[in-house]
Amino acid sequence: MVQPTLQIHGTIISTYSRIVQTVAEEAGIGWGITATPAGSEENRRRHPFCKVPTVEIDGLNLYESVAICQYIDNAHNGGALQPDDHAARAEMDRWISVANNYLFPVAEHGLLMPRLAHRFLKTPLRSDVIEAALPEIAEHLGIVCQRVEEAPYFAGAEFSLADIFLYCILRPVQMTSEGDNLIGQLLPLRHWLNKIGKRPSLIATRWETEGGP
Ligand SMILES: N[C@@H](CCC(=O)N[C@@H](CS)C(=O)NCC(=O)O)C(=O)O
Repeated sequence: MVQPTLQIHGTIISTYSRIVQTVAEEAGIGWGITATPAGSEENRRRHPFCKVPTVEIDGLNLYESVAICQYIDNAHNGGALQPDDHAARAEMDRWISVANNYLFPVAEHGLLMPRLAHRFLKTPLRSDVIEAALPEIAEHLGIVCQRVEEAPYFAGAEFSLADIFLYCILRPVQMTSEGDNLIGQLLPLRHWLNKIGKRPSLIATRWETEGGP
């Protein structure tokens, strides 16, 4: 069997695995994923900080999703997901940083992990953790919503890596009742999510739990 260009090692249902998969889809390269939990021996060998995903591509072993996505886009997609204009590139970098440093940690630990633990591990729902995180999540969503009111995409006029990071981080939030309620009050953001979610790359990387046609 022909090996795909990109081999991903990571959790199958994972925000950052999906980000990398989506960039591969945009670049039109084949990808495969080997289930590798964060913190497993295999993961430790590939990522000294024990995060997923890690990848093999073109004889390279890469970790950290920004480095992985930029490599795929530069080496296999002519950099089409990164604006040439310096100001637009700064916007893209800014929103990727915002997504990784502010949106993801609070949403992951304050909402998604408590919901997943309750659903799959059948542990009691930590409503206290969720309640404590919701004001900050709401504030973050409001800031992100302002950006989509200003411009069609996070970098400005063109779709970029920033939209992929933001979509893959915000969509799981929207899949919770609390997140859906918050995003339902932010119509421009809800419309932006609907629009971006129709891209073939994001349809191709949908989770089974996400539903849709
Ligand atoms: N900075 C990392 C973040 C990746 C990340 O946080 N991945 C999550 C899964 S979506 C993870 O490894 N979680 C396990 C953990 O934090 O122990 C990147 O950009 O690749």
